[in-house]
Amino acid sequence: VPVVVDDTHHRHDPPFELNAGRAVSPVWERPARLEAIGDALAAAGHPRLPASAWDDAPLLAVHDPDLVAFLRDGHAAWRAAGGPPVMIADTFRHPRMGGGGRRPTSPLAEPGWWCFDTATPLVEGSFAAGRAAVDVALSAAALVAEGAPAVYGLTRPPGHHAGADYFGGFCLFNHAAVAARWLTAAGRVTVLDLDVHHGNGTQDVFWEDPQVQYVSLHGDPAELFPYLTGFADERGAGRGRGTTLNLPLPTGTDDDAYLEALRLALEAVDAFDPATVVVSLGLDTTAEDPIGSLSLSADAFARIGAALAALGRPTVVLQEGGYAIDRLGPSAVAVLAGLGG
Ligand code: SP5
Ligand code: ZN
Repeated sequence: VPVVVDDTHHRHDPPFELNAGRAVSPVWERPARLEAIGDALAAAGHPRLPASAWDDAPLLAVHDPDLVAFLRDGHAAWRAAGGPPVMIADTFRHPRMGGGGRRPTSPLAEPGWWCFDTATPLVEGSFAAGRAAVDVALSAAALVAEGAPAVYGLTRPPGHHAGADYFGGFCLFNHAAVAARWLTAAGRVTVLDLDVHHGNGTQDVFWEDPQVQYVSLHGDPAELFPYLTGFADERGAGRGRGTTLNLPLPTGTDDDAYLEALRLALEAVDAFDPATVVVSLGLDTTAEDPIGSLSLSADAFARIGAALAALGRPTVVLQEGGYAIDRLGPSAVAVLAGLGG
């Protein structure tokens, strides 16, 4: 299975984040994650391909141009206004302040308009890294559109928590959503989200879109980030009613229960009959993950890969979360062994 890589991700490397009032350093979402996965996939013999540069059109088919401009220019403006090297908001958008519609004019206030949490600091190189991840995703998608049965895009930072006009949850741009929308030129697309956290951003982007099905297995949001979305009664709306499927799983869910939920998810995918499947592959479902709530063993990942292969559809796999660094390489290798074999 070809693996699309790009080293620009190293430029997003914040020295700390804030989680529920605690400064966390090193941050969970760090460059060593991708190095571990890339090294393991190379050792397993998967060919590496560079990403190509894409213009902004596919990105702007998902994201608000003002969000893109903020992520590109906001850090420099914050620095020029006296902000420190690490940009974290202190005042957040709330629907009952300013009518929910008055954008702040101070560069020191802007991150609180666009970002929904304190765990997604931006540094000088963050935009370059986030934008490069979009190129990785689109390059992987293009290879599949050209006929490859499966391609893995090693994306970092992750993307599935970012919506059209907001970012957070370690994510800047929603590269899975950008790839999925781009792939709709060739027919219906399913985004199958296997990260332990609900992909609130991807769900939101395609909430009313009948062309893109969003199916997610994740830890129960009553107990796990992002807390506000991912409940089973969220099914889409308008012309997209019924094209969203959430399967929240109890804390501690093991391999057999997870694979049974995945079987149900894949039945729904088959019924939707997509031309292409985009897998948001979080590897934070393991028992060892420091910020997950599920308990998958090492054996689960080959079974997940085999289940994806059994779908028999062109598949773009994009990397999302996964924070137990020693577990990431073996998990990714096992998924691709199942998928390619
Ligand atoms: C892409 C992705 O996996 N994003 C996850 C973002 C989670 N952000 C909140 C982290 C909260 C960490 N809580 C620490 C609990 C330690 N036991
Ligand atoms: Zn996650």
